[in-house]
Amino acid sequence: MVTKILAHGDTDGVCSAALAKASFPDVEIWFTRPVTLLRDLNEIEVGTTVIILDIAINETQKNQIFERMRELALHNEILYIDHHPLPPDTLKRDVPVTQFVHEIGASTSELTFRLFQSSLDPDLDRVALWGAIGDYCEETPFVLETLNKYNRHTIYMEAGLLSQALGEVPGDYHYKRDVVEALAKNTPPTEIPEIIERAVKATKREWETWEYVKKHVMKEGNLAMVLDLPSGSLSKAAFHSLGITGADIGMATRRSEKEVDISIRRRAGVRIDLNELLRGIVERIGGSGGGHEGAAGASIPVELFDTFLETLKKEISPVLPRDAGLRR
Ligand SMILES: [Mn+2]
Repeated sequence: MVTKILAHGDTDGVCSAALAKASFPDVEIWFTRPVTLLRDLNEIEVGTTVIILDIAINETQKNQIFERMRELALHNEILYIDHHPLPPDTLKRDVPVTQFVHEIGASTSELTFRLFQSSLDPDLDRVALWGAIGDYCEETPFVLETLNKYNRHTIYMEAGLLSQALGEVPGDYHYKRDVVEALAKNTPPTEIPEIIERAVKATKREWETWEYVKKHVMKEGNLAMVLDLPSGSLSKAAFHSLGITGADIGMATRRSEKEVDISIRRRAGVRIDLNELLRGIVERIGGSGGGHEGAAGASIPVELFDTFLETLKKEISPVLPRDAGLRR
């Protein structure tokens, strides 16, 4: 039976999928997200080998996800590689898979490369670097050491093109699968069809978002926000909003019929755990949310958004301490 990879569709997910694909050429690749992980695990036939890459465990579905993982792990190997914080009161050993590689601070791409290193072309460490840069996980000994092997400008140019291109149409999984295949063969992004065109298009659009944020951002105390961003990336708008205003926390939202999607970023060096903050708020008021310490997101029912905003403002109103050692 084929091995299935369930990977996140961002740069880190795509690069880790490429590294896993290079070790297991016959894998089938599915892209997923924390909110769809359970559904996708349920669709996998019992007996399949599964590799889960760069997908956080959604707290509200934790028990069902674990139950399904346990069931699948009874019949075949379930390998899970990730770097997102675990849900509260969850220990590494609670995750019922056959192998769980988990480290916060390093990218999933780095963890995947390190795990399969002995069977991989050593020059695939470039792919690990691109994934790490895509997720801003560049401060690890592995990344710092591996950067010495190459020209930094070239590595960053390739990483930038790849990240921008993959962000252009986030749901274009056909294209992402082609990119995984190419990266698994150690083809650099500049040689992959459409990467440059897509990256340029995404970058132009990002500057438009930046102009929009400059015009519409509001700052209240420590919080900069752009509400109802009409188009473009929410996470980038959140980040630009703090860059433009000087606030410690930046937020961007987009409203659909039933829900408001929210993305939150913090200024590098500000000591606040956004993953914990959002998980705590949605636990009390409803919705779902989480992510990383420095970058998180939430989805809130429309009628609860005002409560969400009030709660958020209250929680970040005290002056936030800084830690000069934190680079993101
Ligand atoms: Mn990641």
